[in-house]
Amino acid sequence: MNYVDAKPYAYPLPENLNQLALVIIDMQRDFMEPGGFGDALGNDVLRLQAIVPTLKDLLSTFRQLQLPVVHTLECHAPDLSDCPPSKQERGKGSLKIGDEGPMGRILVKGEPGNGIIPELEPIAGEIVIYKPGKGAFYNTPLSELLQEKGITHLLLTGVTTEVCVQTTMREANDRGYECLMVEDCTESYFPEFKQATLEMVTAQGGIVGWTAPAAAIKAALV
Ligand code: TIU
Repeated sequence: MNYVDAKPYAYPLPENLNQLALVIIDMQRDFMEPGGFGDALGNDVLRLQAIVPTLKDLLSTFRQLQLPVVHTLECHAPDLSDCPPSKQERGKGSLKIGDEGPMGRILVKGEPGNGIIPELEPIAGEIVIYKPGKGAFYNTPLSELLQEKGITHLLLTGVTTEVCVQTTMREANDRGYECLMVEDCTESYFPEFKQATLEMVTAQGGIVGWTAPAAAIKAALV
């Protein structure tokens, strides 16, 4: 068996690497660029850019090895029928979900701001999940798609660490997936929350899973 050098202990890779998926959470303009949802909530969005080169490199390793890739997008239907009023009201941002912003309607599917950043744009054959919640399993076909492909191991990346990435990792952990959060491929608007998340998922003997840097994963894969 092959292992990734990880915290709190070595992460066992599946015998068949096709059971391992790279999950890229919400690397969309809404969170990464000025004028989107993240900005409207008062965050310094440009600090998320730091992970893009490392994540792009890990994605290209997965593509070279022809291993499964999942992209997610946080978004809502244009009529907001899948957005609970509690979510729309939350945060008291300058622009709310559904409002017209500089990149189109905030967090609405198909709007320019809702697109994945060009560096990480999905290619044919990769799974794309449109999710109305913070977690990627809630109200999406993700479970069924992973089961269909026999995927058992997930590498979690993307933004933001303590919101959509951690929620998805916890949902996946409860569903029996072996989860590892990639330390330098996830970022938060709050560095201390990223650090706390990495520590809390690996605490108690890896109560939610593992963490490791992208280099450790690449070393185990290639
Ligand atoms: N605001 C924030 O940190 N995150 C979100 O609203 N969604 C995701 O994390 N994708």
